[in-house]
Amino acid sequence: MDYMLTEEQIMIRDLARQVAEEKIVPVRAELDEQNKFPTDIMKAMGQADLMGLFIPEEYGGLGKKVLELCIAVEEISKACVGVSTSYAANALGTYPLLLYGTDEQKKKYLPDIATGKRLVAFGLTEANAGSDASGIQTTAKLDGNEYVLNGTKQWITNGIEAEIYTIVALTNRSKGPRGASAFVVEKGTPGFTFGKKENKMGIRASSTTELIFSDCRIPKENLIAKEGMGFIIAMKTLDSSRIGVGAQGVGVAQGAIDESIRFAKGRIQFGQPVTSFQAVQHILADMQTQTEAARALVYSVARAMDSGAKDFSRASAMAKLFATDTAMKVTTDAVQVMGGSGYMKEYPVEKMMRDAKILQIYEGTNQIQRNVIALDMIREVSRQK
Ligand code: COS
Repeated sequence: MDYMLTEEQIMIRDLARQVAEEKIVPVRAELDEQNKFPTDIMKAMGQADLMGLFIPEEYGGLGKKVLELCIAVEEISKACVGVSTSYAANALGTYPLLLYGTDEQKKKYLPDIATGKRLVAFGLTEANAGSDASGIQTTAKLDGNEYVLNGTKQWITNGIEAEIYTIVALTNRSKGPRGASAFVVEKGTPGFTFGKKENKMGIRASSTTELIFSDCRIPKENLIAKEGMGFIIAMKTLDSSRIGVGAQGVGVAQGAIDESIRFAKGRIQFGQPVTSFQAVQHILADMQTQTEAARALVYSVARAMDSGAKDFSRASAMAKLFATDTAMKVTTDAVQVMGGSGYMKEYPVEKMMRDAKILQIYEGTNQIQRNVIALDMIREVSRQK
């Protein structure tokens, strides 16, 4: 389908595709097997200006928008969702600064993020606060000109690899979600250490670690926006970044389709390629139709966001929900089309199926997306009355 991309968007797509094909595809199985973070690939993406795609030009980025970021994420995800998770989580961690940071904070941090010199991680989740994001326990107490952080963040993408962290912590425990605030914390701050590195089912090229804060003192200036804004900043950050998870879904689904067709054309059974059987053709047709529907939704929501849509919480959740459920189905079908070979590590689709699973879970499970969508629908009807 022709999405009427501009010449510039096509250039970005081709650039991301080139990086993916040249740098990621040859090593993705090894990164997966060895649970290894792709430091060199992240550097190469920085050199190709992909890290600063969504960062305004005045802060050293390319000044592109959500659709361009989605296009890049899609291409990288086609090759490896582990790598695209590290890439997209960098944007997730940057959004609190981009959306709510002061000019000074932006000048201090964004240029290094734009060049890929410093990676970012977003710290919201804790052992007892995943779907229930407002249940965080990490505290930040003001003491003179510093905030003192105490607590542990869990399952943080880019964990130990990042150098800049946007962290949500409670400045007033008694106020619930309204008592949360957001902060920037830099690697190397005394009292800030790392816990265990997770051993995951998929996206094994991405690094997932605990962040431990023990009387970690940060300057007062590292508060993002105002005290009490932390939960809203986290929700707005997720509204902005969930569309990117949708783009990951579209990418891995397309990657699985391409791999399975390539294989099935050459697989001879009953004297003919298995692509000549209608049973296989119908699976392939459904896979592409569903992926195209997901792509159309992701692109149209991204375009609405880029055109200044104010409230895109529901739309972004819908794109994430639909595209990632599609990715799980399509990657599972790709394994089925390839049969026994699809199940073997010799081919990339078994990894794609393992990788796709996380997309239904992180940045809010797809059950949480349904909550976000339904509550917004109900609120809209109440407003109309
Ligand atoms: N934008 C702006 N404000 C929002 C918002 C959004 N998208 N979502 C919620 N809020 C506001 C609400 O309006 C409410 O404000 P008031 O207290 O002024 O009324 C406040 O935030 C609390 O909202 P709510 O009561 O709906 O919060 P809940 O604790 O019930 O949580 C969900 C709502 C489930 C949507 C939220 O916790 C969530 O998204 N959880 C998933 C988190 C997640 O993605 N975790 C994955 C790890 S992060 S990578």
